[in-house]
Amino acid sequence: TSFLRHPNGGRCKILVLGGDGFCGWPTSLYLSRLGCDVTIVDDLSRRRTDRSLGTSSLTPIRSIGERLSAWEAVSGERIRYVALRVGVNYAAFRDLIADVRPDTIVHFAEQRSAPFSMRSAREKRLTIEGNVCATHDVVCALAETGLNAHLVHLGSVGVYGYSSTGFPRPEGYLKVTAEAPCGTFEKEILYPADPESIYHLTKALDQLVLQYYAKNDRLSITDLHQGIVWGTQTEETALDKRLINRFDYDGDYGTVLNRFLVQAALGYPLTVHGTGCQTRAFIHIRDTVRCIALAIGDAPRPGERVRILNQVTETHRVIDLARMIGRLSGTPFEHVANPRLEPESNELDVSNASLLGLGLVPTRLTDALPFEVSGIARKYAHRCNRNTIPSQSCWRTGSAEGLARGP
Ligand code: USQ
Repeated sequence: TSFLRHPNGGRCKILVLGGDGFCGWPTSLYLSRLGCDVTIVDDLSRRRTDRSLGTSSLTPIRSIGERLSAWEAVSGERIRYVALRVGVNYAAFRDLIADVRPDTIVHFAEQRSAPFSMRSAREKRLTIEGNVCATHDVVCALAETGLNAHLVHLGSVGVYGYSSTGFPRPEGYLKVTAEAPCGTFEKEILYPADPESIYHLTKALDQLVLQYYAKNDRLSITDLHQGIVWGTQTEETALDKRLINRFDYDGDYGTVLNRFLVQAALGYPLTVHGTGCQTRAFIHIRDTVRCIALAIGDAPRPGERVRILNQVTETHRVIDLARMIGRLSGTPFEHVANPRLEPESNELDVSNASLLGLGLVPTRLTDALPFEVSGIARKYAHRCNRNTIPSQSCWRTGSAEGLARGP
């Protein structure tokens, strides 16, 4: 953990934007445990969205105040909390970073659900405005204050799109050669974005914002292209029941593997969209927090281009996940009409050489799955509201048309 020490020997100061969320909370605890001086910045909007959708975390997450005092009691470490909506109150955010002078800012403060972003024009606009403004405010404030802090941004593997290409998705950049009358032109460009939801579109837009500020203002930026996160607890969130992490299973915020775990616990047939031959990239929440620490410790120099790391550990087809969980739990799966517009079958290979090179030892799905199937989802299954399980968001305007396209 020496890489997380400040050059002058003091504690490394880290702001975690969105530190009350599914990835942000366990990351904040992990960094605090490693000896960093952590401040969470969050407006708790994720909790309000749950209420507006009539759902809640499967696990009984505690208020931010209770979470923080429990962490202090358990670890002896203090995490500060600032209530602030990043992307709305620019002056307050700029003054906060000028005051705290963080060494690193970890930016999770974006609307993170693809299905939510597709519900209607309202959610599309909320997602675009919220996410793009939040990312821009962060880099704009870093440029204005002249702080030499490393920005670690949570992006998505979904920016590459899901059509089969026959070769692994590289880590952000693609070397292209163009023929022109005056000769051959070679350049490394951002891998062409091909987002399949408004949410993924915002991550694609973020990439250009980050690229511009790294070049123009010499900001030090790492963009983590993360896959679908599964699992719930990390070593730190499991230390005390008041530290428990959130677990989303509803049709908007629940991601596929965690949804299947809850469905298996309830004996609710696993909801495979369409053929189930969609291949996606995955990472366990325990690996997410480790990857963030590894990325923090390997900051690009000011003036260097944005460092893009693929934060994924393995890829799987949805149908294979359903079969695996079905075998472990005895719950059958069902092919349901796919509410999304996505290739019904694709191959996906993603290079993750950088994080492995930095020392990541991946949690294997086959090792961790049996534990997850019999673990937290089963323990809290009685808290589930079954009405929120079906996925309601349709990718094509006019839900009837979208839902009519079954497998
Ligand atoms: N799927 C099912 N059944 C379900 C839910 C999903 O078959 O009950 C399928 C979907 O159709 C899709 C795949 O599973 O083919 C993955 O869906 P998902 O909801 O787990 O993931 P997705 O919405 O694409 O995106 C999610 C989060 C986003 C995160 C992203 C990582 O919404 O926060 O960034 O995972 S990634 O897409 O790899 O970049």
